[in-house]
Amino acid sequence: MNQFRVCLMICAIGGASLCSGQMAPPQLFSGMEGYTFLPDGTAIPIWGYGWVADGYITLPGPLLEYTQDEFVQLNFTNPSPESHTIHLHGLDVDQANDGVPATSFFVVTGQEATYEFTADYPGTFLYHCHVTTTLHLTMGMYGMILVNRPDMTLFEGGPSYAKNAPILFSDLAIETNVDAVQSFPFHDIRPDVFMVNGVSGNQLEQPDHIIDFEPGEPIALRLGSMAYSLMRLDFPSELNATCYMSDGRPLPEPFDVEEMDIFPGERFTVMIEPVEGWDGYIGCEFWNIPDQELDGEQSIHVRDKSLSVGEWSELIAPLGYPNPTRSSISWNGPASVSVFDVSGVLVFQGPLDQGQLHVNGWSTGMYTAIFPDGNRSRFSVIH
Ligand SMILES: [Cu+2]
Repeated sequence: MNQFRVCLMICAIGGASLCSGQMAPPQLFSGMEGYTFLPDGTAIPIWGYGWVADGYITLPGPLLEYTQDEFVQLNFTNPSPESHTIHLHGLDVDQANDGVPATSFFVVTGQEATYEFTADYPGTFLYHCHVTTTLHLTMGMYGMILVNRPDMTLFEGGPSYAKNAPILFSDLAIETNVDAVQSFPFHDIRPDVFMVNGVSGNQLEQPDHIIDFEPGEPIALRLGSMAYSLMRLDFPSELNATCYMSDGRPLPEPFDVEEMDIFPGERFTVMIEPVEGWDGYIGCEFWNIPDQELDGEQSIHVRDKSLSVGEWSELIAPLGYPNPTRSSISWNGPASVSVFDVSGVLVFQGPLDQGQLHVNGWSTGMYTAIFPDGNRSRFSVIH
């Protein structure tokens, strides 16, 4: 989708010649001035990755999807004040491209780099920054990578699936994110926010976080953990869950799964084919590893698609008006907003003035508004 957007922009600017099937590769950037929102609306500072074309970072970073045997050129730029890298966790890349700074390279402030590799093996992988790793991880610098096969089988000779459901577990310690001054030994980190795809609690009931299934169409759950916690998952028997892959390789024998442990950095591919009409949850427990204590729980909603009709209309991000604007822009509904410019820098955060955001004196350009419910809306300021 992002590739498509980049192509559209090039079409608009440069005419038809660049768009004859060849799309400009999208570029990731790293930022250190982002926010994620807790279910109660509290904004927590994050560092992370985002698409340059979007102009903001996300938690987790963008899902990177490739096709088996594709030669990947992952373009990366770092406008942020510190060095970062992209470590391609579990992918069989050469040492120069694996993002461990001591053995490959740092991407320092203002620098661009391209990581190159061939996506030899289909499966579920992760990426994260490898600079002062525990701190940069805790701050949010991670994402998931999928290597798919064009025939929608998990691996050669493996089972077919109808769609992927990427599920990335992570956690963070609010104290660290609010005051990101030091790195901790791995075992000293006591997270207090426990997340599935960057959200928690009732945020997981937003339609884009619910896994809707069509009866008879298997879904490939792409499970990966960037959490400090040990994940313990509970799959109700109605899901008919079978584990086929571990750490980006097929298992010698698939096995039916009702309970599964996932340690930090591990990945599993589990196929589900839920019974018709089912509506329930995959339970996710976050266990502190040194103390062996249950620190948090989340629930992933899985539901027969026929039960979800009509919900999507509520999800559409609010459109601001007028857009473009010279002096102010209004939204119906939200009480507060965070606004980022095209380089991902936070330019405003706070309550709206009777639904209005005043932009007198702002630079001409494109901005992204992020609301407490996570919805995003773009607008332009002109003078
Ligand atoms: Cu970093």
